[in-house]
Amino acid sequence: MSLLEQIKESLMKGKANDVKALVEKALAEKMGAAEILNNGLLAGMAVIGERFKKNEVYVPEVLIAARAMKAGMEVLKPALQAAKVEPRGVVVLGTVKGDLHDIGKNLVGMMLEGAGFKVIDAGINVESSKFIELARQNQAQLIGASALLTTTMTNMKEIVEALKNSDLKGKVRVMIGGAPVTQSFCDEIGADGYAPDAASAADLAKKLVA
Ligand code: B1M
Repeated sequence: MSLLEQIKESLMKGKANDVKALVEKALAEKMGAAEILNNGLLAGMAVIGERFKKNEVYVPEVLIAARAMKAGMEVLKPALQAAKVEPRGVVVLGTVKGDLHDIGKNLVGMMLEGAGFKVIDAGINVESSKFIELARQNQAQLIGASALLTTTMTNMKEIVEALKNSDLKGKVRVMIGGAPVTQSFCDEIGADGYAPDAASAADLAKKLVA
């Protein structure tokens, strides 16, 4: 098995220490940082994402794969910066005002990072104005809003409206998700996209920034 395949397989199994050691080995062998990222780490995370969508793996497996991804990224980061590998895009991600649920939001963040995005985590109970402010500060292309309560999902409309009335209108897109959120709600409030799960959120983000 090639070194890149070993990185991919170890990431999928969630073996953080192995991933770290294999990335170190690849760098020592003068393999390119972008190649290690795309064909090792991201390739493994993409498979985990697909399996998660099909219910072939569950939240714990995704979390341990994401932890392995993080371990590999820590080793790779200086080489990526030196090689000037740009992120696919910047996403400001948060749970809407009044809502404290963050397990799903964090999973979405991991999948987005796994797909090559830079994620600005706005946290929980985030005011609409804060999403906009962070998007401006970080020159983000996307705002991702999560809600788990029927009483807080309505705050997503506030984000869409606040964006429309700001100088970022047309420059930043909004994607939404969370257990009570649906495509028809997304259409109703005029958000740019809805994803039912974390892996689909990464796919959607790729489409929205393309
Ligand atoms: Co809360 N809670 N909770 N809770 N809680 C629910 C959501 C609830 C359905 C439970 C129930 O009654 N059956 C219910 C909501 C009812 C409703 O509105 N219809 C509920 C309630 C009522 C409450 C409180 C009001 C309870 C109370 O105090 N009386 C309170 C509210 C606090 C607040 O937010 N203001 C509350 C509190 C809590 C805890 C703090 C105890 C805890 C949260 C801990 C935390 O997040 N750190 C909690 C939990 C854990 C849950 C349940 C059990 C699990 C949620 C979860 O993490 N799921 C939940 C019941 C349930 O959903 N079965 C429940 C796992 C997670 C991976 O899934 O978040 O759906 P999920 O994310 C998925 C997708 O939705 C999607 O991708 C993720 C991965 O595939 N996704 C996105 C999520 N965000 C996305 C964003 C995207 C795209 C996709 O784009 C940006």
